[in-house]
Amino acid sequence: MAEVAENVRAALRDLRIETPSWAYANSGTRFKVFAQAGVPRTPQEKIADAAVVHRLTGVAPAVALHIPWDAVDDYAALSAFAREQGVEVGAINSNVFQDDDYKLGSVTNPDPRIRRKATDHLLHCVDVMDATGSKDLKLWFSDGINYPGQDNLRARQDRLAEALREVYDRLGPDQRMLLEYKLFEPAFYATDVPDWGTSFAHCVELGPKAGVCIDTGHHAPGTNIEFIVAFLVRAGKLAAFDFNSRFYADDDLMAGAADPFQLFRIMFELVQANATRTDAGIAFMLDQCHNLEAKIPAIIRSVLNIQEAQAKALLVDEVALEKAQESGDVLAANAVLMDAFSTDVRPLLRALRDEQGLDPDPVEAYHRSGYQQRIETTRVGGVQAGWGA
Ligand code: PSV
Ligand code: MN
Repeated sequence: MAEVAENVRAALRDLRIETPSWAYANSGTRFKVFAQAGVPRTPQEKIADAAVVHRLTGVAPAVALHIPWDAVDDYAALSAFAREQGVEVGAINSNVFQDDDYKLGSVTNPDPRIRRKATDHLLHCVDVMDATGSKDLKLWFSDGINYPGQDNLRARQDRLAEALREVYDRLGPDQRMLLEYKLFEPAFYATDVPDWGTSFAHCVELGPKAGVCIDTGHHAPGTNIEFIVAFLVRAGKLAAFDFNSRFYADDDLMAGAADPFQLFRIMFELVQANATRTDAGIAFMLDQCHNLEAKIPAIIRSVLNIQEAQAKALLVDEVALEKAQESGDVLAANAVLMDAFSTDVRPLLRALRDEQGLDPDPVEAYHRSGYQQRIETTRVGGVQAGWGA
């Protein structure tokens, strides 16, 4: 693959993928969490694991935190610890979905006391951003209703807008708000931010520091996610991804595992718009849970899957594609994309890693490193972090 253009190589070297602290912790379904040996007990141990992923892949220099799962007394010290490990604190994820008070909603709750409490938590997350140097506040609301008539849908949008405005106005000049949407769950009849259109409308109303976060697992089956990507990129409102993969709903499996072609199609929309570049300002984050498999190699695998999808998208012959599109040659245009998708880009990525002084096979390098055995023997006692800890 020596003939691969330098701009393709540069784009591959430029990709940054942020890994989520909670993916290193125990997780499961509502039926059972299967604990694993060596799982972190503290935010510091989660960050140490994230740093291993970065050292081996070279493209995962930030770790997203979830508050209060990663609550500490001294956030500046936590951020300094991350830097010592070789990574930075990425997005601060708020959590207004695990308190009994939020049964009927957080910022959209009919009770003003509860709305105040939820908004105060979001403001606290901005304080955490100030202390850690994080630039992104990621908001996901579990708010919604289970039955028609349970609450006033329009009033809930008003309450949401009011809370978002207060938090937006608190952001510093370099800080952003990422508004995530999700079709359903835990609310089953109507969710207050169910789709990209709702998120987009609120972000437009808020201003330039607000943008949409696409969690790839948060759509109805069959949704054309790359269309959403294209639309939002064009509108300058795509701010972030929570990558994961799904067969059914919000499965949170390894990115690119279920449908690598979908991941390729998403990356192709981004590559066409030069939007995978760091300076495009789109945060590429993972939001995953590894319930059965070992966590660190699964996260490494996910990072590699995204890199592979990006590499294939970069190999699309744009000149041939444009020619086919302009002449209305449907089959030829589709063939250009399929050729790129069918290319084995693993040798190219291995060579690039080699050039960067990395092991060409990060998963194998992890297994050889002895890190897994080390954490399994040393992380004994204490309380393992889990979903909600
Ligand atoms: C909600 O399903 C979500 O995707 C949000 O990003 C949350 O913060 C995250 O999952 C928690 O796992
Ligand atoms: Mn998410």
